[in-house]
Amino acid sequence: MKEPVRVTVTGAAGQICYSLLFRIASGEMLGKDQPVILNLLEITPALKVCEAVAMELNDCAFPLVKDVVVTDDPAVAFKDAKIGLMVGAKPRGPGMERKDLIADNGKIFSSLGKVIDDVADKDIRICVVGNPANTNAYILAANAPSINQRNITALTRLDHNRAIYQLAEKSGSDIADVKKMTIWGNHSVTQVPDISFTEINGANAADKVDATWAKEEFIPTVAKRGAAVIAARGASSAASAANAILDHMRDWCLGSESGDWVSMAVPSDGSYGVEKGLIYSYPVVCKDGDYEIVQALEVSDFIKGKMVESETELKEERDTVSDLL
Ligand code: NAX
Repeated sequence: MKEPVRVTVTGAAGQICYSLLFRIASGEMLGKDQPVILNLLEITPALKVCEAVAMELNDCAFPLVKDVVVTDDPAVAFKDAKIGLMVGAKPRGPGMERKDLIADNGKIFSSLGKVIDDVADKDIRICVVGNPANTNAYILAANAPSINQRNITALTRLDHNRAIYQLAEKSGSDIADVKKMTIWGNHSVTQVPDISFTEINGANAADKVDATWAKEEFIPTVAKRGAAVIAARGASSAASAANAILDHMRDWCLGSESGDWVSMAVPSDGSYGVEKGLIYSYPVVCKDGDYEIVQALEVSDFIKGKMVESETELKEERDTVSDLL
């Protein structure tokens, strides 16, 4: 039996985690042969609900779960953690844009960054989910300088999965046949879902759908899907977000499918002209527990223009949180 991996999950009493934790515990994230210790972090008023979640986790008698720790102390939660799923934050309500959340949520990520810097494993793999996810990851990274900066990422896999669904639906294809979807940029309405390199059964997807649809309907539908779910449900996406978190971390740790790639927001190394250090969504291939940004794609002028808009938004978000960096 392998050594257990310590997985810290913040916002553990919230709605995303209610879909997420049980699937981690069943082995859907790190594999059916990988035991886990689940450290659940919550704010003090939510501890009672968090205890209830822990009771239910225990009542599932998952063989892979070696311990469940409930705490409101980040230093306890992140001690020696190897995986950090940063879900805890204030969610976006009806009519709210992500920018409204920056001031509230940025502070959470600066203080957690400092704690992670002090107590976590230096190679902890982090996925920031709480919005604004990319900028929160940027804040966390700035406050955790001793942590492997490459490993501080944010979630755009939900956008990636939403884009695959929209394309499969429009083209009448099977979801399993859609490969090489790309989300560029920020997890916000400026994100750039891009089917230029996407394949359906090995053929170029762009040839299977109308070009006007791809530009004028597909992009905004994917980018505004989160708001559409909120409008329909009165609450933000939860099960699909949890599923995307599992996809993100599973592929990063265990490798993405051969012949395909996935989208992850990672610290830019300057690829595609994006300013170094910004947490920017790229197509990546995951292998041997690491990821590489897919290089040398010939991006159209239309997509490039949108990528720059999204980069500009990330720079603006960064500038509004300069006091937290
Ligand atoms: P909930 O409000 O159901 O749960 C959030 C939980 O976080 C609450 O239980 C709260 O007590 C806890 N929390 C708040 N501050 C905390 C802190 N400092 N430390 C630990 N826990 C803390 O929200 P939920 O629907 O689960 O969404 C969580 C976050 O995910 C939100 O910021 C939301 O906007 C974001 N999302 C991000 C997505 C993405 O693709 N990147 C998609 C889904 C989701 O909208």
